[in-house]
Amino acid sequence: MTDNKNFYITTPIYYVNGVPHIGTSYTSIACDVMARFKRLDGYDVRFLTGTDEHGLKVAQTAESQGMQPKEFADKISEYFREMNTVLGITNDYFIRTTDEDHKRAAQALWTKLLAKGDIYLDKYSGWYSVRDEAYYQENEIETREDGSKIAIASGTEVEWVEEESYFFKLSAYQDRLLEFYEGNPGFVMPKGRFNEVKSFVSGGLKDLSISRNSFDWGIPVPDDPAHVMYVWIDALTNYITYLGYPDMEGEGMKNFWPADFHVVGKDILRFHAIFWPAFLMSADIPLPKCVYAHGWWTVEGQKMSKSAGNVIAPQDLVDNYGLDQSRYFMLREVPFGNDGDFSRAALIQRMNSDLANALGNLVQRTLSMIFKNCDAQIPAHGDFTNEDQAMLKLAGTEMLEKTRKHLEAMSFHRALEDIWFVIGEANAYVDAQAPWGLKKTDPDRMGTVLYVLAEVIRNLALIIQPVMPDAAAKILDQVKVSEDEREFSFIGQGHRLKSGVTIDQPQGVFPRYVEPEEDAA
Ligand code: ME8
Repeated sequence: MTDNKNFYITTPIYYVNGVPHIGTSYTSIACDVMARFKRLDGYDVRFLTGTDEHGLKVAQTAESQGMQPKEFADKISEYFREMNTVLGITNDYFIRTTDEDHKRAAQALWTKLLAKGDIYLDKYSGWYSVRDEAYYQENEIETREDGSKIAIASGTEVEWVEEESYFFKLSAYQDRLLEFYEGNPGFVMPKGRFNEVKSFVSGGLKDLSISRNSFDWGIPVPDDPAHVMYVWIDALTNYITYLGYPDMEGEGMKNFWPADFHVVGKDILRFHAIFWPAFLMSADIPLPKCVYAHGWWTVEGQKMSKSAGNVIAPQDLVDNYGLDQSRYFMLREVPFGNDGDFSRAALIQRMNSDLANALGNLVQRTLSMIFKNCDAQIPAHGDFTNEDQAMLKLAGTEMLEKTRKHLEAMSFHRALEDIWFVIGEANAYVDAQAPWGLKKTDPDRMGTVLYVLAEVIRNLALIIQPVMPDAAAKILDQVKVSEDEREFSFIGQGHRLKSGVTIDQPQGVFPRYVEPEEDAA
């Protein structure tokens, strides 16, 4: 459990040599759900995302398009801002590594490492992947039939680099890192990924080249502008730039550092779980609480790539399936941390069974019965039976506590499974109580059953807000829950719907997905 009421979460900053797609959307959606959840749970939240704009790859891509690097970065960075709007991302800030305050922060960090005696000048010779902006050791590369070399992990081409470079004494941090890992068993999640990190570090760390002097698209090294900083030392600093670093005593660093979660894809775990902690140790800055590495998405079983033409843009996702539906699918379908496959059939299946049939139907039939049979008013209730009480308890604080526990571990699919269990129980309760048959025989009992259901729906709508903000708002609007009563403190704990409140004519919230004509052909 987080011990104070502040919460800081970050996505990686996205490379401007790429464009938004479902992989980047995924990280942002997951962080957004966490940020929304924590805000509704009474936390003061800082949620950061942004763009990573320096490095050789960006310089090369800009040049190939006849643009200046900054002009190019301005253009692509904007696409990522648009992605946030399209996906309903509620980041508190959008950072760009070309921002002046970021340059100052990165240079301040560098100066700190230098003063510590952890930076020295030497010559780098070794393999470098421009695409990954990463150095690789001999045992991490292989030779293809045509003689070219690639990094085994990412499949990207590597080139031989020989140039003067500043180095960071990473090797000196091996023992301290291992000791830290030992003392902080939740530092990297999921556990399997942590084991990979530990065994990599146990295998020995080499000093890290942290500057380049053969191109200039980067943050100049303090006192040696012939060098620019290696893009990763620049990029990782973004997480503290936003909090006002190097001002360690300011509100930002004091209240929100160390970060609760750095959420990253598994491909960039090494940078976050080894390099970043070592830089922070060197600079005497506390380490983040958790680096969570999520898995990799394929599309219909294929790796996503421009050449395969299967890159799914966030806008297409939302246009074709809806925003809440897409957010729900990505978090429900795959345990966070595992690889996942984006399959249209699986998404449609979830839309129709979990959303339209289970939740949508529960809401629609309950509210329709109230609208038709109770003069469109939340009915009064009599004494609750054991079944009524069990239902209210299940959908009340019990559901909130379970969800909270799952989200502490970013276990979105478990949280949703448990919420959908409650939905299943509520639908079974409707069937067992058959309120439609009570209208003539026992209208008071009908009122009580419908009251219980309306109350369950209110709680369900409150708890799904972080994942499906639009649908949740539509349901809460329909049962007249005011905007200032939508925090989680209104789940259970004596808060109940008021009888006699007039509801709106029910509107379906989750339509069934029907194949568009032309696609069905
Ligand atoms: O790595 N499935 O940026 P990036 C799941 N600039 N996640 C995916 C994915 C896929 N198919 N494709 C990409 C960078 N991602 C650096 C970060 S942070 C200081 C610097 C994820 O734009 C990927 O794993 O290449 C990463 O977490 C994120 O998208 C950004 O990737």
